[in-house]
Amino acid sequence: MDVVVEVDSDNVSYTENYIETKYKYEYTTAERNGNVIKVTPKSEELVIRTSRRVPKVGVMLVGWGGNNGTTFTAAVIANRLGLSWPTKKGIQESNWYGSLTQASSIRLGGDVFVPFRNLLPMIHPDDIIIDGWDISSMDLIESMERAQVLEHTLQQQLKQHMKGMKPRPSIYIPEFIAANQESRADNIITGTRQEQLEQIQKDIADFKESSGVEKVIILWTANTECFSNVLVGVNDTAGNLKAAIASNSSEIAPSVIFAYAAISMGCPYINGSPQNTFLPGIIDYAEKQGVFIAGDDFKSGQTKIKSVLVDFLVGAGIKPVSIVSYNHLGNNDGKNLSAPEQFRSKEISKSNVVDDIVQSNNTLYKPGEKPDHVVVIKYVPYVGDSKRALDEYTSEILMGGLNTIVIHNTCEDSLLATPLILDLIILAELFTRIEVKQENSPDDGYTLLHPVLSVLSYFCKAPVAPTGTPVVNALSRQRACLENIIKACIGLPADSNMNLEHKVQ
Ligand code: NAI
Ligand code: DG6
Repeated sequence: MDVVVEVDSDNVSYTENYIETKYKYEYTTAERNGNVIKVTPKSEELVIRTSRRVPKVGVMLVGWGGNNGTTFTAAVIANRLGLSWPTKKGIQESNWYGSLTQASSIRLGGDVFVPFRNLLPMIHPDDIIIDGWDISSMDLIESMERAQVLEHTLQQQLKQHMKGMKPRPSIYIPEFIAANQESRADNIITGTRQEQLEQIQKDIADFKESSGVEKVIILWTANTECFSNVLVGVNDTAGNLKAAIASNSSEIAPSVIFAYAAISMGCPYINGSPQNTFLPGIIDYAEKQGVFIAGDDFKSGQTKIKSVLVDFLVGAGIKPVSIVSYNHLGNNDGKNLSAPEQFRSKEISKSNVVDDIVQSNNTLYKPGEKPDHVVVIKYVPYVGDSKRALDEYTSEILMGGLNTIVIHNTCEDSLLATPLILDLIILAELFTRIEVKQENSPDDGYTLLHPVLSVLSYFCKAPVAPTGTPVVNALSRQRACLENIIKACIGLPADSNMNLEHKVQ
């Protein structure tokens, strides 16, 4: 049976509708003036409340028939039914390994740890209803087979539970994904961009009504698009974007239409791919509508390790000077990324991940100095979804010495991405229910979090943050942010790891 966390504090109240906590938020500002840095500890008395009512949630995946889309759907069903299947190593049970909310834990106090999911009321994975779009007309059974990710014996069991699951037609604009995807595109919404937008809005309304879900979250796990140009008068403001869609501007990508549709329907939108869907016009629109967006690009494997390893090296006073990341894979994602413009989107999101870590240490790096950083992706059909990633990190150590670390990682890409999709859905929904106010302001002073949900950076290779706010890539800092905000919602202090109670006589 799942544990229940009860916080015993005068600052925390559990009402019928809310968990409400008075929270002293302590932080520090620092300002540099020549050689002097003025540091000021600050604190704010806040009230944070979390709605206890977990709604019935539906997710619409863009790219539902792809490897991630089918694997996610299969994992939800298999876990819901508690399926197990024979393998050459014995019986394998369904699980959510790789999911922060379902399979990792948080330290409460002393040596007591609880699963992440137990701290606040969150959606249960079993309750998620799934729908979506794909430019390929294959149903979910056929597309799961095409993906070649899951064991055959599991697929056989799943088939009867996937009957009737078929992606809705989607928006295919050939200029934005690789030409090699054309043969897949047989399930298309025709018409102008405005007509396509209206169809997506109708689909969302139809899903909501037919499934009876109260909230819909839309998540892009379709092919990587090329970057869009940021153009004044076209996609720089919400108004210009609306007009550009209405005038069928060729600059508007399918993902931008989906994001626009989601925001217009009040649905949080998550971007699991690297392209810059969150153009200034989309961010402006999300802010105006107060609808949450999060992205970009799932940080699932090689980049996750990078954001741990480089943080460790720089944090240890060691200077990475060359990082070379090579990978090859043979799934449809790899095929799409074999085209230069789509590769470029991925190259950018995979490369920027060390920037803030490098900039944080001006003993090791002069202003503007960066390690050499090369990212290579090759398409090798035979290996399918089983991606091979090879990384070489060369660092300068004491007195001009060199330290070279080489990592070779092999695993199914979609099995790493699927639990991230689950976490993004669960946590994005949770953060729509959290409100904050200053302690002395009236009850109508509560505000939601900023629509750009940078609190979900942990899951993203290229986290999008509200304009003018810091982007954090180091995985440990990203996890601490998520963990400590969730702890704050139940009145618990951030885990300082000081353990002074065991260190002072
Ligand atoms: P996939 O190629 O198997 O699936 C993508 C699906 O999107 C395909 O079924 C395709 O037909 C469909 N599609 C393309 N354009 C579409 C559109 N406009 N509307 C609707 N459907 C469309 O790729 P996979 O492996 O599922 O990856 C999906 C995305 O997630 C890719 O962009 C990939 O780069 C990204 N990603 C994947 C990670 C992983 O570990 N698997 C990690 C980080 C990002
Ligand atoms: C090859 O790099 C294909 C990509 O889609 C990646 O596999 C995916 O983005 C995951 O990347 P990473 O660096 O998080 O393992």
